[in-house]
Amino acid sequence: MNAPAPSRTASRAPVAGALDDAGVFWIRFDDPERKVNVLSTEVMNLLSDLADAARQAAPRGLVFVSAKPGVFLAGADITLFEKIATPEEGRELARRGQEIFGRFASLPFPTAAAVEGVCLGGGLELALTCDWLIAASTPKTRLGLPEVQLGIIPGLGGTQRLVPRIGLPAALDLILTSRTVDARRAEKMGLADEACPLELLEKRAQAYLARGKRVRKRKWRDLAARPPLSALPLSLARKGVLAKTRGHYPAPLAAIDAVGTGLARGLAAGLAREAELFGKLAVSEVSRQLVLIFFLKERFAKPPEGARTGQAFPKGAVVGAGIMGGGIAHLLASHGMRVRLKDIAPESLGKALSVVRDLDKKLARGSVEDRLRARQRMERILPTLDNTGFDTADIVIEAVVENLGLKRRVFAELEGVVRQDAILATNTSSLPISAIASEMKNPERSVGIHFFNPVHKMPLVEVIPGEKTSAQTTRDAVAFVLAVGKVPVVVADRPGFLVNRILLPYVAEAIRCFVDGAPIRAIDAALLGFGMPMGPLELADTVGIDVGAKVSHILEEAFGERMRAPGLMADMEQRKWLGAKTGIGFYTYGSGKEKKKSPNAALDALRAAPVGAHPSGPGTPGTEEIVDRCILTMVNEAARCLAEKVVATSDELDLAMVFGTGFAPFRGGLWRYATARGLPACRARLAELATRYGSRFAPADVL
Ligand code: T1G
Repeated sequence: MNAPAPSRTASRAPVAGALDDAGVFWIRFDDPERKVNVLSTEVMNLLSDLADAARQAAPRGLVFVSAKPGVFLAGADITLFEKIATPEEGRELARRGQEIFGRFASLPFPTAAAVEGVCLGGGLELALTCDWLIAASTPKTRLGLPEVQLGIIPGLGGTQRLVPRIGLPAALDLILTSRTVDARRAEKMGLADEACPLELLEKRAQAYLARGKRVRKRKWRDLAARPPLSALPLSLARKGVLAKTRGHYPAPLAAIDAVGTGLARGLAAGLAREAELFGKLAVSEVSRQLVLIFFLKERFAKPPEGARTGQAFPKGAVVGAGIMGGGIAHLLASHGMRVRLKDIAPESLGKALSVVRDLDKKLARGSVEDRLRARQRMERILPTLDNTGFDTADIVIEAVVENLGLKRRVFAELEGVVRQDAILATNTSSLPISAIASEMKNPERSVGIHFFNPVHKMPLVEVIPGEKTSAQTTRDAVAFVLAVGKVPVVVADRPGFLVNRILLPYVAEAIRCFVDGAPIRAIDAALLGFGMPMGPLELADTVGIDVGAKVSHILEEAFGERMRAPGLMADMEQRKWLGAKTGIGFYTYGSGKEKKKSPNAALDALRAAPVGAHPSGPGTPGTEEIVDRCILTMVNEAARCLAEKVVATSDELDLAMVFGTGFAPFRGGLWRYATARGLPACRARLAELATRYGSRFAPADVL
């Protein structure tokens, strides 16, 4: 995969420029040694020379293009960031890049970017120095500024040149969400001047040169970007960011600062501020962790050697048209697969198809293309009450209710119907794969593929080989998960697999904090403050108290007392206080669109300790205690999972926790958090908690 490029091509420069007969100066990116074009040190040096060469050539115009299909420019070389030692070094790096880009921006002749493929970060910033931006409407074309996702801000003028192009609100939206847009949307929002078919890209770019330099037309929306009016959208954005990030992520606030500086004091001051803030952020701990997560994800985003490749999974089948089955069928169809969706009850099929349709409505933004894509997707899902079409499927995913006998029967029946080389996958969250496959003639082709609910939102998928699963099936299952755009982590066939085994005792501990007198809101706020995406009690409500209790029970049978569900859960089940689905759990949920929730005050009567009126009184855990009880419970279980080889490496454990539970990404994952805190320190604190609360906190041997 990483074979060295042949020396003939290796000597080719990653970017080169030349004047053609028609008087157009073409600057073409094509790095022979990398999969994607990036702004490496070498490329920046070459661009610096090319800016001068272009000016000297005095052409009719200049066009940036890429010869690499699917990639225009993926931005700055992220591997360089860890070499930045001080904020000043970071600032100077950005200043130098800004200066080079500035020379392109000030060329006296018209310039255009002809964009096909990813055009991200510094790539888009370069395109923004051009008078014209033409984008090819291929599936790979995505434009955006994903820097804040890496804990930094655009450092090559992105916070300055985007606003005049698309207006302040749209610019803030792109920068603060890291959202990327396709060619059509880029055209609609004014980021691209035109979206065109790939075959016409270079011609259209050339045609735009004939229009001369860009003359900015004043638009009504520009008013919003002018001080003092700009103060309002900027302060709203700041408020929105603070509410969302709870102060854990400095980059979005810095981006707003840089944008605001430019609006108030002009381009030069804005660029200076941008570079200064970029430098500070580039050396921050948050950015280091987020960059680590990026590379971790990339590292495991490769199909294993020997796995089926290419379009290896054109056809799939899903058995069981529940919420999971419907969600999985939707996912497969979204990735171009034809899907048979089977259920024995026609009503279920009807329901599942309407789930798919609702998802389409939720995800689509209403454009003609979105609607067309949704229709194509629907056409790819074929409902069936029998096994019609199963004989051609490349993979069959069983998603019937969690009942061992039923799942066994489904597997045994499927075996007689499907192709010899089809993968038979089960989407179970709690049953052993080996047991489900126990009655198969060829269990080597069985495998667990555990999607999380809701399927369209949760990036992680656990791939679970059973006792008899062949290595080839596991590799193919990983390749399949990647092909449908998810993050696969291979875990052992042990109760709860990896993520639920770690998450369940965490939620249970949060419930115990409530039983011990802490208020519902205080518990959720404590863990939100730590950096979890959702409070554990709200999570319990979302998952369902009954579901949580059931999984706890399975885990308790396997691992003993430390997994026992707090008695409160049984009381709640009895009262049908099951969470969001029954409108009441730890919170009560308002009806209507707003779904406002407030703590369920009636729960106070059920807990052992007095109503949580003494937040600092004896026995009532405060914030630090709540966080330690919940988070160290996870650390302890994670340590056992590593020791038992439930997951091969701590990197994969971190990947699973970040993408399966949203565990604070700025902390780099659960295990990175534990090692940063120090394993001996974790152990000592657990021992202390054990003397106070009991043996469930007894530190795992490996700690
Ligand atoms: N720098 C270094 N390496 C990069 C890279 C980058 N910007 N982008 C990709 N790679 C590597 C990647 O690790 C992988 O390596 C290979 O290239 C791509 O493999 C100053 C500060 C572009 C959508 O955040 O989102 O500009 O693992 O073909 O799945 O303002 O990679 O193979 O050895 O499997 O098709 C902003 C990050 C930078 C873009 C391609 N840019 N990249 O996905 O990839 S900050 C980004 C991506 C910046 C300036 C600022 C994706 C991709 P390896 P692949 P893919």
